[in-house]
Amino acid sequence: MGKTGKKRILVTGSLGQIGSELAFALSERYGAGNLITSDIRDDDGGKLDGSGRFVKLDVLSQESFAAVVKKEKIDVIYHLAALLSAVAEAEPQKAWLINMEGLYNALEISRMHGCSLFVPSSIGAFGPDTPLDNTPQDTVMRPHSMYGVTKVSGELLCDYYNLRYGIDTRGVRYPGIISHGTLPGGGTTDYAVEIYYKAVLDKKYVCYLDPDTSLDMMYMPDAIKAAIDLMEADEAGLKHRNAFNVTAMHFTPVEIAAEIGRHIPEFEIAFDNDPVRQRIADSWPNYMDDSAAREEWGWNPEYDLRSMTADMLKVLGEKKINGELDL
Ligand code: AKB
Repeated sequence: MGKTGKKRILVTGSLGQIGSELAFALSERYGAGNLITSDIRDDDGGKLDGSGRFVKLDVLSQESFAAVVKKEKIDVIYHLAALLSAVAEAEPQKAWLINMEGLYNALEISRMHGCSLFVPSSIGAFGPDTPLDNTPQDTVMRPHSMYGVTKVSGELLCDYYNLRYGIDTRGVRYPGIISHGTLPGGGTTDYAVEIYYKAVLDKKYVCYLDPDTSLDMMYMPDAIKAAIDLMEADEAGLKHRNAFNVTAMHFTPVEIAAEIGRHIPEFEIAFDNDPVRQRIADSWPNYMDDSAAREEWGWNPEYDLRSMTADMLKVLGEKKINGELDL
């Protein structure tokens, strides 16, 4: 949307892990009065209070989605409503519907109302034939999971709307996102969030991935920064659009456990493999090359495993003392 560009914003899937924090970052940056948050669920707990105006919205209803965009004179949509990898594998038909039909509606509405559109892709867009070390920006993408199929298809569709209709579509391939606000729901990388909660609550964690499974990861402040920086980047500098490899760190369950152990020496990790999530994780990169994002729009994450772990344990420790920590 360019630094001086349009700024009436709609976020879909605002009650999710990323949406609930992106909402506050966007309202701080552009003003709460310019932000509409939305989700298919009610914001019963008032989680988004103060971050903009909340509307209940099912992205599968193109009519109601378009009505919000029209009424609120939206210029930019952050379309986060989607199912994650493990739940998508459990319910592939539902995942196709929500991830693809929801995206199609977001694209059509962007075309009809001239909106810019941010759509998150994922490391899930890669598959077992992809080079898994230093995974290039442009490479083989033949995922075997339904989540991955929707992510690759989504990337292609977003590029198509840009090429065919000139819609300003942009996206990143998020790795696992770690945060202490809202828990992720049904992803393969969720272990890297749960492990911190369990370390603080019980000093032990049973991991569903094998000890040496390496995956790209990122702390939430960097995930938010990636979305906003990309949407503010000068269009002229973008050779790619949908979607950029972005990563901040990569580690295995053993390595994150060792880092937690530096703060909580009694912490113990055990393993109980979940074959569905292991198969998905094994088909995802060990670590990606994100140089295109660095070169084209200045991607530069702040947190690594050490600084993220210190922050996560500090915040979750405070929540525990205040009786606010639950998993
Ligand atoms: C998942 O594990 O499904 C997500 C992702 C990497 O896209 N966190």
